[in-house]
Amino acid sequence: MDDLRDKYIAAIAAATDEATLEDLRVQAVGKKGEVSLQMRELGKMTPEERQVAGPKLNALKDEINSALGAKKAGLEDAALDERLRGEWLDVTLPSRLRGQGTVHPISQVTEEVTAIFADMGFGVAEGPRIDTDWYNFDALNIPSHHPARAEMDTFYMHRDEGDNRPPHVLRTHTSPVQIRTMEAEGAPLRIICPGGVYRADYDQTHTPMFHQVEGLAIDKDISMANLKWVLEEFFSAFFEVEGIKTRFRSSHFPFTEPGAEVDIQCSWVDGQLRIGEGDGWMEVLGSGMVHPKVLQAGGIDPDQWQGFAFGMGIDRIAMLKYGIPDLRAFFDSDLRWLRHYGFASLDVPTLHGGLSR
Ligand code: 2NL
Repeated sequence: MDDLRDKYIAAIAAATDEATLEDLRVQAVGKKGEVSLQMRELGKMTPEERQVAGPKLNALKDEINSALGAKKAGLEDAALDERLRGEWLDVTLPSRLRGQGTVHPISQVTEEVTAIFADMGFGVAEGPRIDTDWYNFDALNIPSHHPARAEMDTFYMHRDEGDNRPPHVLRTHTSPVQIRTMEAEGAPLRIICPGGVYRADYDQTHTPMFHQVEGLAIDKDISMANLKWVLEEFFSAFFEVEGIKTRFRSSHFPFTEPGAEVDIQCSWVDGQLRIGEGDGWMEVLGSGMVHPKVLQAGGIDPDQWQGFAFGMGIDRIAMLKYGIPDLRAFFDSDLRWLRHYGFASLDVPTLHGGLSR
């Protein structure tokens, strides 16, 4: 028994890889291993002999197993150390003068929008891109039979036959995030929800994935006047034109009452679009007072609270601000396009980011 012990403890100590360890384990304590074979001999012994040999064999088996375990852990640690040495990276090195990559205009504009609304006290809320049809539709006062469901060209997730869980969809707007935030935080609330959304639509002016930012402000006495002020502040900061005018046109959304489409002031000069001047108008946004049923769906008492909400396309306002002519190019991953329209990684967005620099 001592010979067995010396042999295997020495072999385990000398092993340099996990395959060798596994071979040793099989040879020693595997089903047909040397220690296991010795254990079978116990049956042929007298009870007195067995009382001595049995515990000793068990102790030997335990000793070999724990030596194997300790050695295995040691080898794994050594392998990890080796990997960490190989993958070592000096993150304090200065960056290359002209970086290979650029910040995508959608990321840049999302940051700009976030900075402007943050300055007005809005936080950022995020949520899942795959959500239940309750959060995407029902909670927003869009019941099953409502034409808006069909109009939104929704991508439904696959369900096996007989799978009766509620249907999941790729969110068609970021509104479900606002419902989730109402549920989680309650009123009062001031948030924007930027992010990717999905609709089964593809042509010159539509891509199946695009980006939206929605805003929501809930308090005791929020009105359309607050909405108008917030939006004019936003557009003035975003397009870097002081005192931009907006025009509200009555419109209908299932989740607002009343609802309005919002235009910003613009003009065309020598075939060039000028935002914030002249007497033309361009539609940029949908908005309204949050429908009482939507507040209720978010767990907020519509008899105590009210609020405004709005939604606009990030891709669209990015095109307007930076003169990007083709929507579909946003998603082509064309390096030449990215170098031309992308932003330097250290070009941190500010309240007046982008145009004037
Ligand atoms: C558009 C229209 C809109 C909203 C989005 C909203 C969200 C909640 C409650 C009420 Cl939780 N409304 N969002 C409201 C009006 C319009 O988007 O044309 N977007 C590009």
